[in-house]
Amino acid sequence: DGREKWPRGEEKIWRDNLRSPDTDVPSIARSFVNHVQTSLARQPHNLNDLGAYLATGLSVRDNLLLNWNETQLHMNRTAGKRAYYLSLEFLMGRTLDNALLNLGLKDQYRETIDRLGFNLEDLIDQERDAGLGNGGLGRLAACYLDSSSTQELPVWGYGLRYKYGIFQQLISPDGQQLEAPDPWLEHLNPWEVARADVQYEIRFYGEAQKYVNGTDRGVWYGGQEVLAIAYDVTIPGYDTRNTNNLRLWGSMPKRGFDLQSFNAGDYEHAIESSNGAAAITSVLYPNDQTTFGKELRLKQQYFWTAASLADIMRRFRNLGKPLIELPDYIAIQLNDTHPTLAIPELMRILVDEEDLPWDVAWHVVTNTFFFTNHTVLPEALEKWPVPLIEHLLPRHMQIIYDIVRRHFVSVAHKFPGDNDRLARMSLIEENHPKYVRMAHLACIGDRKVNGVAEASLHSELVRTTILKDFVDFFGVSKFGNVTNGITPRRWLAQCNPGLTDLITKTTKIPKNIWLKDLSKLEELLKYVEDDDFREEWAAVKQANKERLAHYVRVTFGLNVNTKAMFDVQIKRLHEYKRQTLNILGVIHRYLTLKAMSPSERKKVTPRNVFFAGKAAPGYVYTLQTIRLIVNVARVVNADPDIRDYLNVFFLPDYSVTMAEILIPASDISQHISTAGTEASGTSNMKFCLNGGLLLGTVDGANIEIAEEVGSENVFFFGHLTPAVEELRYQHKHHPVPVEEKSPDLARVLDQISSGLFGDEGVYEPLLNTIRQVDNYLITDDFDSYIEALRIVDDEYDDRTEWIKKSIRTTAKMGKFSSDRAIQDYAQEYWNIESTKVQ
Ligand code: T68
Repeated sequence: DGREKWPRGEEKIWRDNLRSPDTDVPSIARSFVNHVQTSLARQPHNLNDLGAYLATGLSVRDNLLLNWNETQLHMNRTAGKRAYYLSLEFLMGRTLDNALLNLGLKDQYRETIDRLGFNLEDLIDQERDAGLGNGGLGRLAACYLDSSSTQELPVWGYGLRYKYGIFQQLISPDGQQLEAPDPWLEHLNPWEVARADVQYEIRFYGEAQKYVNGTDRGVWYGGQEVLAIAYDVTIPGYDTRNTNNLRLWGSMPKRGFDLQSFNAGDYEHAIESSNGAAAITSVLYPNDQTTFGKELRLKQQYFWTAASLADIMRRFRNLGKPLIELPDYIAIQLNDTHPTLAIPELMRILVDEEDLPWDVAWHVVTNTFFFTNHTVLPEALEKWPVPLIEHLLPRHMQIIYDIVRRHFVSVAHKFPGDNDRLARMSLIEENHPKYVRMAHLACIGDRKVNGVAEASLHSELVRTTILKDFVDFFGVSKFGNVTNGITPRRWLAQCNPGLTDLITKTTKIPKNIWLKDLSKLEELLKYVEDDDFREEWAAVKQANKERLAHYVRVTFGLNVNTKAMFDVQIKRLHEYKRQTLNILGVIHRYLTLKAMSPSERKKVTPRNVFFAGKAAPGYVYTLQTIRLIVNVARVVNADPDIRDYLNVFFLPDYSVTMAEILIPASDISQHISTAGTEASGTSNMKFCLNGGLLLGTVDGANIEIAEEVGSENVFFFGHLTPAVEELRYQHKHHPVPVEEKSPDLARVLDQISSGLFGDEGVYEPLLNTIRQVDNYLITDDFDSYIEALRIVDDEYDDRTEWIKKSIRTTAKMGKFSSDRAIQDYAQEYWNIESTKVQ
């Protein structure tokens, strides 16, 4: 629209002035200086690193926007099917370095910045992470955006523009986690474009009527309206002009908000209640894998899904196609149950606003949405109290009840008289109050459901546990698997330039080829027996260890022995992820070393154990685990007998940027969740891609990684999923004391209780849950964990073999590129096609 009118005025003057991307040093310099003088209103003589970073960012953004414009024009012209990825979290990390890599302009920018008197790496370090996510789920969404653009697929992301991202973690000297806000937008954010012209009014509360004039139509009126404003973030593909969009919604009070109060002369009250509108997108909830039922969280979910659907529907209406054809033009992926309200919301739009008959609308809805499940933990399954939904979204509660009723009828029809099944499959949990089970709603309201790793979805999750009844009902073909992936641009090329250059040099495959077809890494297998290559491979690892050591020294003032083995566990703190098992293993190693003679100790390979990760505020056991780690580190690192052989680090405030430094430096990383609890895991893939070996349980994507790289290159331990339920039953009904199960573990626990790591009382709740409840089977897996660590030690001592394993691991990681994953979604789920922007 508006295109026919172009150009307004004189065509020549327009054409002469349309810009194309700045790709050489003189034009990059011109753009940089221009942004310093105008966008930032600063002078060359008062420009610091932060200012120079912002000017660089704005200049890069200009390039990105030009590509973005071309992409949107191209997609509008081709008018093919598009996919939308709805995620409450996009854990983007930093943008500058990645944008330069994807644009292929890093060298040109480095030279320009150098000549202007700055250092590119210093400017890159000025950027704050965009921490709009908790962990794997949010980072997965970010990797998928990178791959969508790189694969030239028409995919847009939709999320929220939180004013505060994931909290900043501070650790007190005695190991307590303190949470501080993350004001990441404090300075100008050069990566976003505020689109004041794209806004929607989102309603909350009010009244609803159903069955208007005896139809399925309803109406919803009154209540409060809040404005959703679009902020667009460009997502450049690698080695292509295709640049997709991530649209993040910010909330604002509507103009004339609460006019009644204004009229009544109650100006202050009116302004106060308008603050409530801004609060909707103020903060990312820091709880992962648990439900908490806060009204504001539900508000966020509706605000975001309603704004996104309004935007998607506006674009669809512009196509002028009948509504029944909507699934031919639009696929919407629901990232976990967080956007499930999109299902009743689209029903509301189609039935109430577009006047479609219920069954036609339901047909459209159930062919438009796709749903990804990321968890098998029962406590993580979202449910919302019926009274809360009724109050906040009265019309949606009516629609949900209409869905419930029809669902009930069709289940009863298929399984007559099976009342237990009906209850299990109900969308409503009969409780006080009643709850809506979001996973059930998501499961019936869409076309396909998928899990994120072969093992977690097929064997456990779908066929046997949380969605079993739905498989019986819909048939197994509705339930699929898309194994997660990671983008090799950020997680190899950007974070490990040394290895990237070595791979390119050795295989002689151009970087832009293998970075887009990661299976090409297999070429490395030809060089495993090449002594010189192996030495170069090891030298890159060593340089990455030195880089990490430098970072730890500069950031935390701690010394790291770069000759030691680097053993890393970095992820959200959670009981099921078992950081506790790791630190108990460390204490066991400490006690073992203490018992050795000095000459025996000299034979031991020194080890650095790194931990990093945030605990959900108030999650007592994991907060205590952090405390234990910090205090073990304090004791071990200060012990003159031991500190040459064992060091422990808890690095505060884990982030994407910190991961980019830790991962390339690791010799071994730990992914040691209780079998059957980790849906996939994605950092396991990142470590392996960077030549770090894996110590893990038979869980999530560890299994598929071992299938690819060969089980001889992975260190597995612990009980398998089928045994877990039985063991938990034993713990509950026939508990065996720790002393009997694992004397080694009992000794470790006793040492903690005796105060070896500070005030004994502090850890009692944590120790008691291990001794008495042990839901995550620490006592059952401890001995085999210690044995696995011993094998790791042994094999590490054979340096040549270790390097071979490292090379073989990297070589076989092709499957875990997010390019493969996003193509799986595009082809098997969304039915969309790549289309290249010329
Ligand atoms: C993770 N889930 C899975 N959830 O734990 C991990 N949850 O196995 C998987 O690899 C990853 O998803 C990607 O599929 C999460 O990260 C959350 O962060 C989360 C946040 C809010 C509410 C619930």
